[in-house]
Amino acid sequence: MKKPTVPKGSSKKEDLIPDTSDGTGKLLTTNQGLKINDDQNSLKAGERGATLLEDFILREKITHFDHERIPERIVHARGSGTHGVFQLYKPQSAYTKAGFLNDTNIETPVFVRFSTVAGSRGSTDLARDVRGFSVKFYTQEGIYDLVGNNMPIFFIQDAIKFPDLVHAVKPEPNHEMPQAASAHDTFWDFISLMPESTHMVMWLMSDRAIPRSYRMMEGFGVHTFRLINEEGKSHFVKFHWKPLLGVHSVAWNEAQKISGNDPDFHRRDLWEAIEAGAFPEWELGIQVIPEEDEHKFDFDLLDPTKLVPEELVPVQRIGKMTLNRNPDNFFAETEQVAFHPGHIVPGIDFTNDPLLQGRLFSYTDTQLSRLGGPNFHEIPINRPISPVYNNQRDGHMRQTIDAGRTSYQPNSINGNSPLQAKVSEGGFSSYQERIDAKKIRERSRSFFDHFSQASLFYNSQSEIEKNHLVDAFRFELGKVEIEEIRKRMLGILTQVDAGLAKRVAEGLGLEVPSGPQKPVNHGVPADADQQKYEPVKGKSTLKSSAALSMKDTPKDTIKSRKIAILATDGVNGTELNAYKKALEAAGAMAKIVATHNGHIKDDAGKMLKVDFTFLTTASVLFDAVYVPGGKKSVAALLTEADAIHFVEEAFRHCKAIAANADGVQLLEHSKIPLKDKNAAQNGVLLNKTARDFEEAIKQHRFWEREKPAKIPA
Ligand code: HDD
Repeated sequence: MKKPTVPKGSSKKEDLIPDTSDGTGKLLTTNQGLKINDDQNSLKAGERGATLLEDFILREKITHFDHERIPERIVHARGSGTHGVFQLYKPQSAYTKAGFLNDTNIETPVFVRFSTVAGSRGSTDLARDVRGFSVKFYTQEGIYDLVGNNMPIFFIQDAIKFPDLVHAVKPEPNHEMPQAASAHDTFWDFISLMPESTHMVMWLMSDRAIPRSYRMMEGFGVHTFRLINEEGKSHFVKFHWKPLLGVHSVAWNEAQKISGNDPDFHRRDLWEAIEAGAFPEWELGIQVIPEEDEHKFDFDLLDPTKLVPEELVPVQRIGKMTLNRNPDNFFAETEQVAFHPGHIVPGIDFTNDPLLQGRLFSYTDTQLSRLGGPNFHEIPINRPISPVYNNQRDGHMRQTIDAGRTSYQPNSINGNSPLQAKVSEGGFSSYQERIDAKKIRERSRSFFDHFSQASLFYNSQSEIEKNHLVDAFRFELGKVEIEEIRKRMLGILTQVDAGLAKRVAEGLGLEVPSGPQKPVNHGVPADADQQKYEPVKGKSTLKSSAALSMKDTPKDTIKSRKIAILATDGVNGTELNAYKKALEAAGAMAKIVATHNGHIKDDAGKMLKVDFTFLTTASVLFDAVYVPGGKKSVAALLTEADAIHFVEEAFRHCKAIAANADGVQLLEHSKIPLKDKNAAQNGVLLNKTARDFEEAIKQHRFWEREKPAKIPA
């Protein structure tokens, strides 16, 4: 079948234009279009009141204000969205008939929303948490939503446990603490009783949970889905998003400080990068598994707590997504956008993954209370760019004026319109999976190996990543007050790796439980045979999987990286400008941080614009620090405790640091161990070129600095 082709440039943006309003230079009106003469004073009986009920302008304004909040998302409340496009590299007709995966001339508009899971709308971006990665494709065949996360698996195997999981991780119900944090008793109580979550908590305790940027995260569709081709043949598929900037994270100590300095860190990062034209890009990857291979693996493809190692099934990169336009209005677009894993197009279909099956119910249901009724698909950001005709009518806030006498089918009055579409006309037809089964509440035995892939994940981590995992468990379990819960978690960790359990136990001041540990599954039906629900540890065919580590992620650009230049009056302007120019030419954002705002005067009397002061920014908001020469400037910085703290903290967080000429003195006055012969290799560059500095910044972090000792900062 010939797929419809959308010319480049036909975008969601154009679709949104009629709904976009801009009052610049216009006269103020009421919602009824009446021009307002006085928006400063209410209508009163005399100049000292009282205010009159008659004041319809006051009433309208206050009433609207009183109702301008909607319920936040029950999960993923905190998020940031942006527009973009998806471009296919090569037709995927062998696997799918989906139009947007077949025509390379199509530039499919997308809207993407990134989020944390547990926190409220106003919570910090840098919580240790899973990140949501939702993509709405406005295809010619309707909306396709890929509603994934930045981790390839999930906590639970069955949607019926989702409310329990979320209740456990959300702030505790008696005092509503802690906000946006899993480090508390109820979360770990639940996790320690549900061994199926072991693999996911390994990811959650890894640095993946504290990304440097939304732009530097992988995305995953998590579940196994199906691709259906023109012949009706099905292949299993796992979806991936691979960021072209690589996968990078911050240090936990840094994450906590960012939360204070700029709780909007990720939102700002995304916004500023797009405004600056540094458009974030991801490649869409697919792992395709023929139906015949369904039972070839040592795990069940329907089990959402398992991933398909890339060594077993390589990821094919089939297209690229570029995010290139910030929304005009946060509420109208980012807040009102409604994703749903059940929004699919012909060529894509579901599997029986019991977590996915439950999700298919939840997402429309939640929009009914969140967005207020059944017409949320008419909200401009949710509206498909393909036409919508059906007999669904009325309801709160209905926008469409459906013309004609009929709103039912079959009808003879209107020629039976709107007509059902044949498959050859693009009509959706569900994949005819053969099912021959009893109606039972059960879990397949093929779902009970809760530990092999958790071990695979741990074994695939670098030493540094393992250290971070140990620290994260020590932190999180250290915040747990009930000792029994900590001990139960140690029992679970023994199943992942004895060394890991031992190191976490040491940090908690506990003994690793002795004897063979067999964590008990407490998520068991009342009448079930406990033994049937016992977790097992199978043998993974792989010892490690390189794709699970962030160590070898691409480190080939400093595009959009933020670099602080510490300088004040008397700085060597020639040197500063040359360095700054070189870094900016490589795509970085270099900002002058000074002792005062406004401008600084360089050693030649030229004025340089200050971007931040030590009061308005902090080292944790930058990727690297540069201290140029200039006697007077450095002398002033030496008396500024915040300047010394700035470089020490950057060192503590393993960032590239460059200092030239007198600038070296600032490092000498700090606790940075310059006498260490390795210092230069460790990303501290003294009197080196901007090019050398660029190479160091590309490395993202010099984590090995953490090994000998952390400096106080
Ligand atoms: Fe969910 C939102 C991702 C399991 C029920 N989910 C939501 C969002 C993401 C995910 C990224 C935010 C969407 C946005 O930006 O607006 N959820 C996942 C993933 C899951 C998952 C990757 C497992 C693989 N979710 C899941 C289950 C259920 C839900 C099992 C319920 C049975 N999720 C919801 C929800 C939300 C939601 C309550 C809240 C707001 C919304 O849907 O629109 O319906």
